Amino acid sequence: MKLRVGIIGAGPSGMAQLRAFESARQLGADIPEIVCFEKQSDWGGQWNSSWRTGLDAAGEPVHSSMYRHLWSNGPKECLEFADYTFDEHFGRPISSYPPREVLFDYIKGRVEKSDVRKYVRFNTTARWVSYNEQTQEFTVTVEDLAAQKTETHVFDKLVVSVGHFSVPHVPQFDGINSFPGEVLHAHDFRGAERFAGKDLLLIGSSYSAEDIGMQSHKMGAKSVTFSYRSGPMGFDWPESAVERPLVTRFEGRTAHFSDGTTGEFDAVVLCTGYQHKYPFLPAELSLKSKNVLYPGNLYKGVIWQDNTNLFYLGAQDQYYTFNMFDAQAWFARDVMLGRIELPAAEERAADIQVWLERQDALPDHDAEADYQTDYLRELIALTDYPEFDLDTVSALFKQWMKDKEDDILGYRDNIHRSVMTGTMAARHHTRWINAMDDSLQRYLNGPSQDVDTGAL
Ligand code: FAD
Ligand code: NA7
Repeated sequence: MKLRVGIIGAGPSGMAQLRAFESARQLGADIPEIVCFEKQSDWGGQWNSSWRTGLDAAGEPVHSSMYRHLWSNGPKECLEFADYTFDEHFGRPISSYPPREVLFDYIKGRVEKSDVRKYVRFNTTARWVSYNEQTQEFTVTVEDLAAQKTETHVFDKLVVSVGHFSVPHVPQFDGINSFPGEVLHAHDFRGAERFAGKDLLLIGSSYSAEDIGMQSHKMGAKSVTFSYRSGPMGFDWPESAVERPLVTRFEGRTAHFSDGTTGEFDAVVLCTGYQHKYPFLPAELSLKSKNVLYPGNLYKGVIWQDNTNLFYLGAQDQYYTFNMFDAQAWFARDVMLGRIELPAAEERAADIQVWLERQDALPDHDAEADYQTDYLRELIALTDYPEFDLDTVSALFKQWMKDKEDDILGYRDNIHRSVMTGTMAARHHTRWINAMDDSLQRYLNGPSQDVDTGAL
């Protein structure tokens, strides 16, 4: 009987798994029977974003946390697929920090070309998974949301690729219940236009806080205040933005901070991160982790230590994204196909331990980028995923972080060279701060929205 592989989620990670198998098939391999369940009507995961919040049309939790005017927050040269370049997709150089719709188009282009859509059951959500130790089979119960039918499927291998930036982590703050303005989590933020002229408080000091804060500034917020728990982000913010330590309590629309200062706000956005949440998995198969570069219990960051028939893709915090999901998917594929032999449990545990100890000792963000680079290097060396110049990509991550320190509102106007093709990115026709139309059409065809054209 053919090996049966189930994949839950057709975001970039699930799409990478489909592409990995297809790539092997094209080279003559006998590939397994594959079924991928995707609860939304299209693939792309976070990149397939919607105006909806809360529940979607089928009554399922809205997955994507992305929003209007989301432009890539890292250089596209760091996430480029090694087997499908931006040049191949767009046929001409584009800028280094494209908006969401442009990256969505790019990731779809690769899988459309590979003809793997036939493996995906859209509008189908995974409800429950059980594992039979005796038969070593997974039984996956899914609901076809359109037909309103429940079905069960049996697999030998199961890939969990549902992402982990969808279920918000929402802490409690004293007095917030009586805050008279709008309070929302970053997951439900869909655009900053409504904060024009408002005093905005963002709690958190990571990517979401930084980006939603600067989006709101761009859209005319009167002031932006960031409140941090561990430490400030420390960027050279525009004059109307400021960082304060943690909110201790709210009194009406006044927030009290731990340094004794106070501020009056119209709206609060909790940029307090996300939970790893796998409601369709029993506790013994469910990853429990903070948002870290190396969650424990996953060999090579992918294989569930206590059940090596279970695979997680994209479970890490991410410097690298699309090409890391590829490296993981190619590795998972080769383990499933028996091309890579797994070491015994103790050896796997020792390998995990080495990565965890190294993670604990990481001194700064530069070291984190190197760490994830080494992780990719190790995975890529194990498979036929095309090698690329990882050291240059790691250097680019460091340049990107420096560019943000130099100019938090202007870093997206910088351009970088692809390590895959050597192509230098094109300068975008409009500076990020002036770009008020993030559509693919406007991005590719202009016209510019800069008033002072030529000054870049
Ligand atoms: P996801 O993209 O989350 O996809 C998971 C898929 O699983 C979804 O399609 C979902 O519908 C499906 N699913 C979930 N549960 C079920 C179920 N029970 N049954 C069936 N299907 C299910 N990365 C970058 O490279 N650049 C950026 O600029 C960037 N910006 C980001 C901004 C925000 C606000 C967020 C939240 C993330 C951002 N990321 C960015 C990271 C992003 O998460 C990754 O790029 C990528 O989308 C992760 O892919 P994934 O497939 O692992 O997960
Ligand atoms: P992150 O990167 O996981 O960051 C979460 C932030 O929330 C981080 O600054 C945390 O502070 C902060 N946090 C968490 N709990 C609290 C409480 N109780 N009080 C105050 N602050 C808190 O999530 P993001 O949403 O920023 O980014 C996730 C992805 O989305 C990322 O890939 C982006 O590309 C987009 P800490 O530093 O731990 O003290």
